[in-house]
Amino acid sequence: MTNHWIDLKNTDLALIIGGNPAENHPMSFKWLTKAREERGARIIHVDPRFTRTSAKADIYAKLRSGTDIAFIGGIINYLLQNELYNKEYVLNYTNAATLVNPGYKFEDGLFSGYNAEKRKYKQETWDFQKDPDGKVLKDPTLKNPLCVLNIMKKHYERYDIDTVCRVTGTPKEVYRQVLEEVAKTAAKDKSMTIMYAMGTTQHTVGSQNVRSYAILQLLLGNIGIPGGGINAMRGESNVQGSTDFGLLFHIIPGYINTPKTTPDYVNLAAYLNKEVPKTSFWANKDKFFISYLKAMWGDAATPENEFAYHYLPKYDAARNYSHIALFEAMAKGDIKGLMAWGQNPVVAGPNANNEAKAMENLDWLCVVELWETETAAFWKRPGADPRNIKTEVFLLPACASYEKQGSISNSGRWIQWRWKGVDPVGEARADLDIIYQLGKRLKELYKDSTRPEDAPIRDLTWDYGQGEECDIEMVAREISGYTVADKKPVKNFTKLAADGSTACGCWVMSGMIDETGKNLAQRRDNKDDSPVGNYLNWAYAWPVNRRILYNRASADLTGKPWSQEKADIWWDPLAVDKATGAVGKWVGYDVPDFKVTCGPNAVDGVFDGKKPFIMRPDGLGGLFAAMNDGPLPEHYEPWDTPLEVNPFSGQKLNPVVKVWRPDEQGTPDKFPIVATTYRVSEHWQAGAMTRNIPWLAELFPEMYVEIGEDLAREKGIKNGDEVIVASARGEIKCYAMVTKRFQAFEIDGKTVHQVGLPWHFGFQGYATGEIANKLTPHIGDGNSMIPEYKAFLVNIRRAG
Ligand SMILES: Nc1nc2c(c(=O)[nH]1)N[C@H]1C(S)=C(S)[C@@H](COP(=O)(O)OP(=O)(O)OC[C@H]3O[C@@H](n4cnc5c(=O)[nH]c(N)nc54)[C@H](O)[C@@H]3O)O[C@H]1N2
Ligand SMILES: Nc1nc2c(c(=O)[nH]1)N[C@H]1C(S)=C(S)[C@@H](COP(=O)(O)OP(=O)(O)OC[C@H]3O[C@@H](n4cnc5c(=O)[nH]c(N)nc54)[C@H](O)[C@@H]3O)O[C@H]1N2
Ligand SMILES: [Mo]
Repeated sequence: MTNHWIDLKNTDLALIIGGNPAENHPMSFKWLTKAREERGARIIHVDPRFTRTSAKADIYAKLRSGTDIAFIGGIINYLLQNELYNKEYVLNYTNAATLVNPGYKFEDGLFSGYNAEKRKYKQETWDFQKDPDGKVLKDPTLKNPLCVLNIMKKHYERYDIDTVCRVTGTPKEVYRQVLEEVAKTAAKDKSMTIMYAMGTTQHTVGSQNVRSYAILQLLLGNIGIPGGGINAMRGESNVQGSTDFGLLFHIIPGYINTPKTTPDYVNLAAYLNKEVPKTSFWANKDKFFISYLKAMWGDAATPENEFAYHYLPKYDAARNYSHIALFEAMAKGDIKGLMAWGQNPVVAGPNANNEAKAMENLDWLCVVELWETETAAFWKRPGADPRNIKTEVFLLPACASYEKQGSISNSGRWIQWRWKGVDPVGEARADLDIIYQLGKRLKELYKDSTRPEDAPIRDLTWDYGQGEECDIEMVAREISGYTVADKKPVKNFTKLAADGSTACGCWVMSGMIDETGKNLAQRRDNKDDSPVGNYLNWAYAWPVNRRILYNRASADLTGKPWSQEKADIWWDPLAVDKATGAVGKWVGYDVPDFKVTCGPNAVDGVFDGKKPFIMRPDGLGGLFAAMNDGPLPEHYEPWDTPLEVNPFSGQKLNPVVKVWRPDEQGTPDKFPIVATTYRVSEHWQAGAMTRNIPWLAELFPEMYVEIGEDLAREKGIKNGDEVIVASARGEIKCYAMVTKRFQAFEIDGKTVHQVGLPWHFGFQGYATGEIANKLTPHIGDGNSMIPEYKAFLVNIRRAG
């Protein structure tokens, strides 16, 4: 989230798209309800299915799964054509006026630089024009056809109401209401929040879906202000924390790129040259990176050995190490061992039949869990013959959250400490202790090794107390950072250095332990006198306790709030900065996302007082910004699509997605029905956490497919009938639940039905049912590789 949960109370309009927060993020509704009661806020819900969120919305706009870019592209077009965007904000705070390379082109669904064989773009023509000093060129009059705003105008011209609704299936009169409501929030005293989750991301165009929201919010001037922003409602309770800590393969902690095997990463100097920009706050990345290396390898990281840069694993950029790629590698027999640590891919992974089958190639599998999940039991799953599966399976019992302490980070980036409630049962241990012991044993094995490849383990700092259990406070101090000489905590990441004198495990979290050693994540002071509700003394938010990102943009060019209604920080020319004695300071209800003493008319180092987006090279919000699949979001159809042609262009599928299994594509002749998967309140994820709890199992005991009344009638299916749902990947048997929540779409002149399946069921636990993911494809987004769980094709027939 750029903003945070409580901040939802400050909104005038919530555009909820690709999420069902009333059921999956219920606390958000507490604050939306407040916004509604106290300021008359409105709610729009955009979803293929009428959910409990829709029931609470002022406008429910249905759309066919996989068409969000068309939906948002139409809003962008409406704002641009009718000049309804926030002009002052757009002209000054975004790259609208910047001139694009004359070589840039967009033709029939393809941007310039496409290589069809590699399914990849060369992005050089998506660059900006620059003067000889390297500064980008602009046309503040917005007349030049190559300026970003005009390129966007042209690009989205095709997204007229008729074409959009022909693709999305949204009724036109409803869509017009959406356009009007959204446009109202371009006013200086209004804000709209966009709340999204997996209905947005789990698509071959998932990342560009999010980009389209960012563009919309920048056009409306809704980024950086209370009640605004782009708010990813995150999933697992600590999924925010795990990405902050570098869970993904392409980043190390703090969103810093992992080195690659290519020549431009050959040594530390090359890495820094490639990764550290000269402008923007990222100019400090060398300090974060080297402090991270010091935290990892301590005294063994020296200037002479490039701070142990070569101990970091480097990844082959031609390959991919995300979920789908790993299971494809298992299927080929390239991966021999798997640690499934608090995850259950046999139920949660796409194309689940194939993923379970791929696991049969493993020599060993280690599952660290609360339960014996479907993954732990994959060798005895229905249809498998244990005699032919040679995988050795270990199941290590783990503590549940109540049985251990530690921090978890919520979607609003608040790092909150939780204390142990009860002692663990049986042999269960905290995950931290399990990995601590594993690390200790590995270090013991390698302690006398002189092989260079063992040095990263031999030299790893792993001193977290003397006991069996890992001293978690010591881990927290290492994460937050300290000066190497005296081990004293650093104030925050602004005190980190690139010369090896500081160590810091994760720069974004730096400052969580303050200079006196106090753990700020443990703060529980719920007093807040400000109108916005930032609660600065409750827990710790990254970065440096800031609650609204890019809050410099909540003030105008002169440093005054755009409106008192939406004030977060502002420039006070008379305030004195205690630390430096300087007169003039950013003050307000939040921690300024700016150098506090750099005024609106000043330039100070990488800061320019009129440019709020300090993490961007030009300090401006990126309306036009390169991603793998283009600098502007464009509508492409899902891998399985009911359409013969894409009404927007000759490109049906996102041109950069990797096709793993070309013969497993669903086509409308065999599979005419669009399907999606979703969650229910009563179950959690792959279901181990809820199908093993008797009362929850009883509340929601069976697997079903939700079908609209029209389709049920057409197929002769009644509520409660047993049916077979089939896709190009597999078939499952379950019950039919006939509801009014799915209604047919009129798409490009034909009727298209959509159905939905919960994905919580499996063959273990009290409540069992078939795995929805047997139906989903092994294909992912062009940037993130997140699987396309939300839009695929099926057919349905009565069982027997
Ligand atoms: N009770 C409960 N709460 C949970 C979870 C749980 O399992 N149970 N899981 C947690 C986790 S890990 C996560 S990631 C979040 C997920 O939170 P959500 O994203 O809210 O979860 P889903 O129910 O999977 O999907 C949300 C909605 O997306 C809609 N949708 C499908 N396709 C599209 C599309 O193409 N466009 C749009 N606009 N909408 C579409 C679906 O109809 C569905 O209503 O929930 C978290 N909260
Ligand atoms: N079709 C379809 N598939 C989906 C999705 C979808 O929307 N549709 N959503 C996707 C999403 S967003 C997600 S996040 C994934 C989730 O996929 P998974 O992460 O595989 O699913 P979970 O059931 O959340 O698995 C977490 C496991 O951790 C265990 N656990 C709980 N607490 C602890 C602990 O403290 N320590 C350890 N070691 N284990 C613990 C639980 O018992 C549980 O089995 O599924 C994805 N799969
Ligand atoms: Mo998730």
